[in-house]
Amino acid sequence: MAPHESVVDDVLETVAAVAPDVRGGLPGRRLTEAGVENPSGETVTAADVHADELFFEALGAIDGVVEYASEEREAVADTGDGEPGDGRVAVAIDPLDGSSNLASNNAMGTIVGVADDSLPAAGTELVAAAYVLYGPITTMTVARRGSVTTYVVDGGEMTAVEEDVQLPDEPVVYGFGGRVPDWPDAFHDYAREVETELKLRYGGAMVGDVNQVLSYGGIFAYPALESAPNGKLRLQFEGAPIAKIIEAAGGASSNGEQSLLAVEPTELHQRVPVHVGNTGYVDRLEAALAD
Ligand code: AFP
Repeated sequence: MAPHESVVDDVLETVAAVAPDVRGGLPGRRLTEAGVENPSGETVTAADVHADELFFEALGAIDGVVEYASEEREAVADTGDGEPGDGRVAVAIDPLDGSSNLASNNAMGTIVGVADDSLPAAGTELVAAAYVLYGPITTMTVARRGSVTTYVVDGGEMTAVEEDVQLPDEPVVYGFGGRVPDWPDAFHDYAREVETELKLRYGGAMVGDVNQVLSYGGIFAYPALESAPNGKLRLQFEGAPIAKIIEAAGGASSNGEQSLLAVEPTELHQRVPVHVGNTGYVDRLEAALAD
């Protein structure tokens, strides 16, 4: 057993234990902005701040978690002695992904990457990745040791409900972010083809939209935009962990040119175009963008 496995167990169990408190804190924080911006310049809701505080306190207290980074914090926090590696890990988290969906009472999630290297770390350094989906039920989907398991989280406890999760072979759904006039021409042409083949599913929270792709097959993208060549999503907190999960489920990921796992981070909060889903659709996307 690799030396980090028991601390990864602790991290995943702690995320599951905290998830009901994150969810329970949502009703009282509806429509409440925290009055600050996150390091990416976006408005932070009180629910984002609350989720970040809960995860920081719980994950930072785990022996062996020596770095904690969050989409809501400027810098990596040292939470233990030593560097990641030799059984110590770093945790990167998007505490409440899709928090603007709180106003319309739609899906939200938490995304977690566990690395045995200092942050920012490339996706290849992740030893586990997970997302919690706060839907009609709370589920947690975990990629670890090359395979994906989905759990129901009830009362803070994880119960496996599907092991060795694989993307279905016959893709059904797609969801693309960004405004259509802001899409580069090559992506626009690709999207026009995809929409004749698949059904649109887009809810505005990456975790919810990616979970549709994992459940039904297809492709999710938040592409490069004319106004934002690196798109909207963050490599460390969104792109890399989701890519690890989708690739472990037999799919593919891309920044438009290569796997998101291969993208070397230069900054903690850097953005990246994200395309994840069935390999055939991701390959076609790369070919379309290369033309
Ligand atoms: P918020 O956390 O600000 O709601 O953003 C969610 C998100 O980062 C990601 O979860 C979605 O895929 C994407 O942004 C949705 O962005 P659009 O609102 O531009 O569709």
